[in-house]
Amino acid sequence: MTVRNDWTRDEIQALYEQPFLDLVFKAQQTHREHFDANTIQVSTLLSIKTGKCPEDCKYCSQSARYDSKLEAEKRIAVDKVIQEAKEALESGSSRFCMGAAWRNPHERDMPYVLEMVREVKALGLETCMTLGMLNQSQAERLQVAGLDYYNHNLDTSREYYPKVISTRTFDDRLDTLDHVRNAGMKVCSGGIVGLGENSHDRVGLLLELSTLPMHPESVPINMLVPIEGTPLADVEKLDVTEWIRTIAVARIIMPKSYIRLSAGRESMSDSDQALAFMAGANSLFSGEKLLTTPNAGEGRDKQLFNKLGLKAEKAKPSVAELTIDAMAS
Ligand code: SAM
Ligand code: DTB
Ligand code: SF4
Repeated sequence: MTVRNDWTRDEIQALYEQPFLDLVFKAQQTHREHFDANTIQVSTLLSIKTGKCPEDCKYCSQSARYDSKLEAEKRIAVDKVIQEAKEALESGSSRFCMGAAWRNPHERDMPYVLEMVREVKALGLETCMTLGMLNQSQAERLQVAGLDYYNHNLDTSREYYPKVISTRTFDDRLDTLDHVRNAGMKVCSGGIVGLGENSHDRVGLLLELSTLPMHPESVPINMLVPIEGTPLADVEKLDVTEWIRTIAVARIIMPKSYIRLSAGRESMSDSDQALAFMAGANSLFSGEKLLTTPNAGEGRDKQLFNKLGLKAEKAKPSVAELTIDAMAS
């Protein structure tokens, strides 16, 4: 099957609404056409600047607008980031993702993040950052420094979006994704389910992602982690099968993308996660913490991988590294 960017709402809705087992079966078939079914790409996350964010995302522990009891932290030292990246590499991660609670990086932050990218890349890890909105020049400088991926989520449907965030628009997000693409970096973009949206909105999110000029190489599907003090703290919990349906449809309509189990795994059973892998998910965040909230933890993930016979994907060498290897041999 060729990769399509012309999906219609009706087609996606029909996929989403089919009987659960038919959907998961089709997703697993698609998955096996493009990927090794038992290999999972593993990333580690680190918050390099925590809290006091000027944005008003209603789900987020880091927004300065809500009293989430989170302790804010200034930018952490590059040495400390490198230490954490080394530990991530040793524990089997292939990618290191650095996140900052910014609306966008200021010019004064650029030397700091560029140095970090160069040093993490030099360890042999794939690099990823999520720093808020980027302009074209910032995207280009990050790419030159060695940034492989940029994470910037659409979060939800265009229609539901204004109920969740008012300080930046849906189109602002699309602009940042454009800048990342034009700079030649890989795109990591997905969303959150469980914000109080309905299935029409989940279909809307999937429609937006699958009709981008190029599909994101990585599509995180977060399940809301409710944070006390935020406006979405008490939203009704979404049934896990809706999260799995979202994953399965993402797998079918973006067949070559990595579909990432993201926030929310900590509270899920091993069998929920196994079902998500069956539905075509093939990457996750490992480690005790996401950015500010607890994650499943390395020990629990090792057990899960052993139980299911899964293996972690090795970091792929960059073109530059392959060229150096070829010259040396
Ligand atoms: N500040 C940057 C930005 O918003 O682009 C980067 C960090 S932000 C925490 C990255 C993504 O994490 C958000 O777009 C959202 O999808 C997800 N996220 C944040 N808080 C979450 C929560 N409580 N539950 C689930 N996902 C969450
Ligand atoms: C993404 O989609 N999920 C990750 C990553 N991209 C940066 C972040 C999840 C954050 C969950 C809430 C927290 O730990 O603060
Ligand atoms: Fe800030 Fe990102 Fe949290 Fe929104 S999701 S409040 S931009 S840290």
